[in-house]
Amino acid sequence: MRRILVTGAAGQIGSELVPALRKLYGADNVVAAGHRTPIPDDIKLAGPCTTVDVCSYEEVDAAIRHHHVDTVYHMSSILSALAEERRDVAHQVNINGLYNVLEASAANGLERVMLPSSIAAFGPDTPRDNTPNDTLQRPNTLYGISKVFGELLGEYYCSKLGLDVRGARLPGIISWKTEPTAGTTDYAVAIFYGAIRDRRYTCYLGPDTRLPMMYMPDAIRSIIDLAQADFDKLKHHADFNVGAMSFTPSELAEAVGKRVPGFTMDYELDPRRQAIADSWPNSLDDGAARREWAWAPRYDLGAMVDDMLENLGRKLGTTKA
Ligand code: VAH
Repeated sequence: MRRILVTGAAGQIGSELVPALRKLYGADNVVAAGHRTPIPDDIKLAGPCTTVDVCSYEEVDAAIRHHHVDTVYHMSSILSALAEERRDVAHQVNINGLYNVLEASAANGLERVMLPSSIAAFGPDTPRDNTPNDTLQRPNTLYGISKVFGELLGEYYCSKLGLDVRGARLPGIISWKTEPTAGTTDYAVAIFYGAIRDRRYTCYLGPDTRLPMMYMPDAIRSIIDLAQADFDKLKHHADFNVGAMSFTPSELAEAVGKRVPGFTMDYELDPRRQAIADSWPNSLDDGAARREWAWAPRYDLGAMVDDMLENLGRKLGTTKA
């Protein structure tokens, strides 16, 4: 039976990955590890939790040993916009933390480590449309640089040290369970809070800023499907493009407006996050993931908007606007 440790279990993806893994492998076999952000009650009350500062090798090693872990899903990360403001913390978490997880996993002979990469691993010189899986990667953000580091270090531990490391470059993720955080793509979450609460939203990215995006259920399935794939069929390991949809703020606003009468959106650009978004792809070629482990998204823009409005409306205690 698999024994799993999920770092960053209180984060946007971690807080939905833990319940999904517990459903698959049994609640007692999935340990949710948080640090500064409190772990949500639904996770805390449903299975084992712990506190792990990934910046401490000793804490990572101790958690692996104490919980008899054979698999780590390493979800801890300082996201793009915050990483630009807090380079010190981003370096500690995204670089040293990732090294600690890989080194402790190798030292304890773990079976598998799952590392999420991101579209942020590409930069302004990368082909923007239908970005190839294997192409130029010169990100100009600390977050993106840390994701390239993770992809390369993951490949190193996989090919040189025999540790089974896998990861996918996730697009901007949209979900309703956690509040929008310090990312660049979080406008695509915050817009729904604005639509339901106020029938309006002020967007910090320009109307034509096209970005690859993915709904959380697809993101969770991509991580788990990759984790369960036959290793011998993988030609890539920690650097799979996974796509689902690409849209602009104006296209998203139009889709929300069709479902929320009277919804309006205006724009007050945040130059920092606009510059980050402008360095990222418009869309991804995810043919490698489709060929090597049968990746296939299920949510398009319309299905995501419908599901977001329904679930967030319920969470905010209001009927669908
Ligand atoms: C961010 N939501 O905006 C994250 C994600 C591709 C974007 O990595 O930083």
